[in-house]
Amino acid sequence: MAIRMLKYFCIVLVSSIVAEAAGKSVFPMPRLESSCAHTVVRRDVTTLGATELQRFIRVVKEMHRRGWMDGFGSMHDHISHQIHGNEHFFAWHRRFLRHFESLMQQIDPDVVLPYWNWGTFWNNPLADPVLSAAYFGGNGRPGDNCVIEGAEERWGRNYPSRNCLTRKYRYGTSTGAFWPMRAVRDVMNTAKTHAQFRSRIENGAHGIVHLGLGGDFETMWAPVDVLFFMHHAMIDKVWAEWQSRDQTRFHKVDGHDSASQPITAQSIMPFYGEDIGSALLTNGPGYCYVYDDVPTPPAFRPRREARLAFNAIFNSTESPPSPDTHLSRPAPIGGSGGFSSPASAKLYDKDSLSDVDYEPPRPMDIGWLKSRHMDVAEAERMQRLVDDVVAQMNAERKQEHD
Ligand SMILES: [Cu+2]
Repeated sequence: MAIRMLKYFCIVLVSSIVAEAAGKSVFPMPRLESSCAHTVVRRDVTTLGATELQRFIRVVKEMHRRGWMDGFGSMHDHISHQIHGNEHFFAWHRRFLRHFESLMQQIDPDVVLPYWNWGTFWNNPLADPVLSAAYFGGNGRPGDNCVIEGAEERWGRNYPSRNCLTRKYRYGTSTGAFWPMRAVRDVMNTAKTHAQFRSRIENGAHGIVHLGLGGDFETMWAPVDVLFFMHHAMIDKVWAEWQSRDQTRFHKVDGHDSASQPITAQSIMPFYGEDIGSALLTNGPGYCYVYDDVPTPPAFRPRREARLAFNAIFNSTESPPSPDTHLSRPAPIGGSGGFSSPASAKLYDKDSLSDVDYEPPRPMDIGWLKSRHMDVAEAERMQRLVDDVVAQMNAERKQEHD
């Protein structure tokens, strides 16, 4: 009874906050389905075929037109301290992404949220096709920082104030480096508890991307930018992969909430009024997705029909759009590696022509960490970890050269 009332209260509160933000249309908060009609695969956005990508872009443009992006930005901002810097972080963002995806599916039922794998171009994000005009655009333009290229070209926002959608790279024309996947895997290998894993990911690989892109992306209303959902889908995938290494992680959580109360699978997620336990399986009731390269959780395996759909998506032979629009972008200035644009991610990873060292991401600013309810000491530990991993990568590269 108490939970039901809480849920009702949350929905009313969200609707009014969001109505105020959007000015006009109502922001839908659909309930989760109680089962999965079928299970879909969330994929790396750069592996979508040209038609799939265009469908995804068409849908997010319509969501923007309806004022829903403002709704997501407002909602996230209003409860930011409850969902960051504590163990609500992973589950709440998983639920938030599913909310976003379910609204996408109200417009086009076959569209699935893709993820942005920033690990591919971690040391040279300027060469990342996802940040090019062919996908979601890069830096805002000089002066007003408005995003004027890509899927969100010339978007406006109404939350927290009327403005264009902005990005403002941390070093002017460069974002600085992100985390290499090897450092992320290091965290996956060593974190034993949910609280450890959450703190290390949130204060490391997750934060640097928000700070690097800057503008709206480094604020608590970052969900006005679709790239937020693709970045957090990557974070969600990292969590799912860590979960898949120990079955108990599919039904148990630990740690604390923002009021220092213990977190369990029975703890209620802010705004949604559902327990964290319901968000622990990506392919559980209401969620109904898996990631393309993460082992499928054991429970709720797709039934036969679903598996057919799953295979159909996996075996899609459509080729990705030509990424040529990013090749003419300026070379990075001021120390994020200085490599020329690689032809593909794989080539880049094994780049044997360049003898320039990889540069690790730079430390995050303390003021910014605090404004995001993040943990300065943990961020410093993660900085040492990523520094060590990158140093080791450079040492191995040197050995290969000799
Ligand atoms: Cu967030």
